[in-house]
Amino acid sequence: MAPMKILLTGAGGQIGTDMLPILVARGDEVLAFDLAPRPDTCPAEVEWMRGDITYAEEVDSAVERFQPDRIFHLAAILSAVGEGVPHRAWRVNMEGTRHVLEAARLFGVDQVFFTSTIAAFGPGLEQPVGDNVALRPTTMYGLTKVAGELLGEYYEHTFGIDFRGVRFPGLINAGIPGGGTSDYALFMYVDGMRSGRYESFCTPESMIPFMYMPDAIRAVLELSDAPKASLGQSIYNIAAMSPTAQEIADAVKARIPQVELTFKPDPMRQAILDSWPEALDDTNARRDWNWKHEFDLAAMSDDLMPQLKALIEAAGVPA
Ligand code: AKB
Repeated sequence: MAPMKILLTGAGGQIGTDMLPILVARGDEVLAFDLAPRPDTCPAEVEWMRGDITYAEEVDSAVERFQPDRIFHLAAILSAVGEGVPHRAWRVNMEGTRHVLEAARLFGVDQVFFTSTIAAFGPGLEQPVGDNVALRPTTMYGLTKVAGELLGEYYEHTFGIDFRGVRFPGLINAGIPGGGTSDYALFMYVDGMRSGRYESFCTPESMIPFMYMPDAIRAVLELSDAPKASLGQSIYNIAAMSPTAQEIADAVKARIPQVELTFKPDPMRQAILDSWPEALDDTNARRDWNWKHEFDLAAMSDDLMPQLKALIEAAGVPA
């Protein structure tokens, strides 16, 4: 694929932080758009623009000036934080997505890539959960993502924008998560390593789909680059693993034997977890654009541990 101009919203978040160096390595020209200041981790080649996705004029000015080929729209308020600030979550997730789509229409962007989530689903679905089921989420985050999926499809059939995206599982990487309900998994690794202990806010039996960040970023790039003619739908489930919280704890303990991992369910976050799928059916992604995950729980844990160790040592934690 020839290098492209890519505008990344929410570039300072958990996904954006890991995606920027990968885009730079591909030779893409990148404009990073985020409310937060430029982080030290941002590659020198990337232009960083501070902007607020909830203001159409700020999104428009970024898109008009940079003229991206594609927008990867990552900016969002996640599920746990979103329940504390539902109106702000609406503005960021719903208005933000509309501003991105509208700027793409106004300034002729070829493709908008949307990052949806397992939170788009609600309770009571047959497992594993397929793409085309009733979407009845119980969180503000989930409902804004469902509406974002539908709005993108509207922009595609009405205005001809190439709209595509994935429903991400909970994501795990060598970083700090951003206010999601799936964060207990990452904190078992991070706090297990930097503090020697972590108390998960869920039951040991809790089970939702997870994915390691390198697989998640590869999914975005592969679907974004896939020929449109091969795609039978715009939004795809993608799956990798569905460990219980206890299985994640066991994987951490196998690598840090002295770690103390305990469980104290928080009613609000447990209810969210219980409303999400235990496992996703991603047959359509595997068929249409050859999606295939590489990392299961063991492979991810082996790859993640040394990176986290290096990160924690470099940052001089523990916190
Ligand atoms: C969250 O927990 O809110 C996110 C998600 C599953 O989309 N990580």
